[in-house]
Amino acid sequence: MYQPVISGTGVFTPSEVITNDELVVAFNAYADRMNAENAQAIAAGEMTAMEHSSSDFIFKASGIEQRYVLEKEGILDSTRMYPRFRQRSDDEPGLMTEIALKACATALEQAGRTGTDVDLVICAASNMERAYPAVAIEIQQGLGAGGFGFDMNVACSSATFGIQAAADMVRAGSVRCAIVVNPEITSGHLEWRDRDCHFIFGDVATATVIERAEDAKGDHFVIRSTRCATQFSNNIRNNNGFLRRNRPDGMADRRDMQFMQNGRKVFKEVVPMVSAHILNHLEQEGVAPEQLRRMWLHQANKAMNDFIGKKVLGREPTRDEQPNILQDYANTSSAGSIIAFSKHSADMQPGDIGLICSFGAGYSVGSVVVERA
Ligand code: CO8
Repeated sequence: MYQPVISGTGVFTPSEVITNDELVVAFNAYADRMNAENAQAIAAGEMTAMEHSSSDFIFKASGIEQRYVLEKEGILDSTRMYPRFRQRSDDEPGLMTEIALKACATALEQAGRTGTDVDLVICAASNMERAYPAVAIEIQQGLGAGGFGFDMNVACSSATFGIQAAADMVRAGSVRCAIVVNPEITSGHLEWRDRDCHFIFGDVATATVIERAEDAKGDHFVIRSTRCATQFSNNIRNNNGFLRRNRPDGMADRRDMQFMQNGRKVFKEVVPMVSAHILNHLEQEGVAPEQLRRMWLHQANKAMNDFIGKKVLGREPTRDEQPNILQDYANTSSAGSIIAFSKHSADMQPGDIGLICSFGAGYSVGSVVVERA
């Protein structure tokens, strides 16, 4: 058995930013246009008029101030409301691979490794741009890595589930150096025309290098243990999939082809599930909550994180104990807790213990207890 460690992380941040104000202007222009187009039906009571969105609501309800996206113009075009991506030929790297490789380059550099050292690539994300061949295998080729690669999707929990899979394989000796990469192009499957959720997500890619402690070249975090749990719920759902064209209205612009959620229910049900999960994991690991130096939580909603932190620590966590990045990135699905870890872990001292935790659709929750070596 080998001790798995995290020896490098990387974040690729797209260059384009959409502020809440910009997003709301585009949404409201779309709503006005739809209301004008459907004026008769609305007047006849056959349709409900669309209401305006508000920056104030977005910030108060979520804590989000802006989001990075790969393509801004298409999203803010009120006659379109989703990004414009160039059609790539099958011989070119896909968009997920392109951004994944950028995050991998930073993570590998931090670990003092090159792509050829890697013998496992897990592409763990909340949606894949194609069914097969696996995006991970394309990333493996781009890295010049050996071994094997595979895709996995556990929505927002994909990164921690991927870390558990990689850490278990490193521990068992079946792989030596793994990279878990989370290219999240959420702008492609967010419904930007839905007032209830149009503000929630942003694009990013993160990568985490996991290898044997004895091989680690620089600063690293020992993976003390991991815990994953799932419990079926329809409250976050996307019905797009390969059976689509076989359905009677298969190719229609149906709402359920994009991200859908009952946000209120998610909030209420996931907060206790995650708090209990973290407390159980810490207890099984023999770590008292007050021994935790830092928690890097999934970045969906600031109030949600405040509740979870308070439940775990028994008091309000400080910003240093529980850093958020969602004000800048919004919810980046599986990448959120890894962005927080990557940007807020350099100051951890040897012996400091921290916890990475992600949660979301499924429902799913994954946690990783790490200790700075
Ligand atoms: N502007 C102004 N007012 C608004 C807006 C808006 N944009 N949206 C809603 N309102 C109004 C509503 O109409 C409602 O008005 P009224 O009280 O008159 O009926 C009022 O505001 C309150 O609405 P809500 O109850 O919906 O608002 P909440 O306070 O619950 O906040 C949130 C909404 C922010 C969505 C909150 O519920 C939340 O964050 N919940 C948790 C969500 C979450 O964590 N989801 C996880 C999803 S991520 C995941 O698992 C990965 C999925 C895969 C990735 C997909 C990528 C696209």
